[in-house]
Amino acid sequence: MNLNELKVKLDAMAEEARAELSTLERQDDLVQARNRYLGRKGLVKDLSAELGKLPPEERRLVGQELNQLKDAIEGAYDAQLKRLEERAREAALAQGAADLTLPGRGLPPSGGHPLIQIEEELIAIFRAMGFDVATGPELEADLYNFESLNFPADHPARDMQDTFFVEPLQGREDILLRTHTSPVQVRTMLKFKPPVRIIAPGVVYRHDDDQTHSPMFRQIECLHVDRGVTMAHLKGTLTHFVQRLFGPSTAIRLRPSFFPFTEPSAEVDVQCIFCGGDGCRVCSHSGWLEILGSGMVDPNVYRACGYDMDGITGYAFGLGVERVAMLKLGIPNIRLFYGNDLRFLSQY
Ligand code: FA5
Repeated sequence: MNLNELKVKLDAMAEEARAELSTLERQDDLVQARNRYLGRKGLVKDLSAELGKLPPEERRLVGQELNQLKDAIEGAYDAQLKRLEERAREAALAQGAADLTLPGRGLPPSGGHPLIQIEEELIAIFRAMGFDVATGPELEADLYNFESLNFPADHPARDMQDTFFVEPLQGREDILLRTHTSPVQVRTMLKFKPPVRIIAPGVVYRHDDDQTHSPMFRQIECLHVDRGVTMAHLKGTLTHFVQRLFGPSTAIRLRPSFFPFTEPSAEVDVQCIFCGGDGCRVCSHSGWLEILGSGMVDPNVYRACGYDMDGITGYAFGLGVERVAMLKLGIPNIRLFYGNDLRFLSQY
């Protein structure tokens, strides 16, 4: 073969290979065809043998063209392979999409957050005793959170409930994140005359942070005002409540305490549910665990709410939901409630 014949042959083979490869529908056929051109005993190899027979100066020229031929065949092979793979992917997708009988991806079963579950349990116990549920805002006025509850502006009792004040809101500088649910007592008494029997669940805020104190936590307030309500009613209500919650033999005790809005005031402890009152690490070997603050409503609160106090008495208490949940579920660190760790949450 002379130079011209060889060139014509190269061009014809490039054309033929491109046409053939682009029509093959199966990957196996494609690989075979490629090998027929570029394999060790392939058609391109045969042409290379012809190359050796040309004079040296022509050899270089045709050598270049031979390389271009190889590239062209390789390129046609790659393009067709890509096309076939794309088509196979689309077919698989179309098949999957059309298969409406495939079972759906189920959501894992879940319960409510343990705190909310406990809160709902507590609310149900009080509702069964005849209490209505009242609510109030978390952004509260100083007037309701402190002033009407008999905390004068400079009273040191305010220090126990250090909180977060917010930027002046609609021109008002007396707005804070409420430190307890007790302002709902005031809001309720401003609206309704006795008899009043309400509980008020909700979120409250304080400048606190350790294993048993969180800057944001939940309380349930309770208020019962009527003619002839005494501390015996307070103790009876609380005893019934803890026995429904922790079991019928659970005892409570009232310890003298101070709140500006109750007189007398008492902290309420339950008999340690871990050791039954014998003393253990959880109750600091005292046999008792504090869960709430309580007392008889102070006459100054009635005055602030415009109540005619003739013959009217009442009790109130505020319990910490986290504290109760930690006892009930045996949880040692309050932060576990807020970590959103599914290993913790999925146990409840
Ligand atoms: C009060 O908040 C009073 N308002 C309760 C009250 C209501 C007294 C009505 C009298 C009449 P105290 O600060 O003790 O009281 O909080 C009540 C309960 O909230 C505590 O017993 C505790 O269970 C819970 N608690 C207080 N601070 C935190 C905190 N930082 N994190 C989690 N729980 C808390």
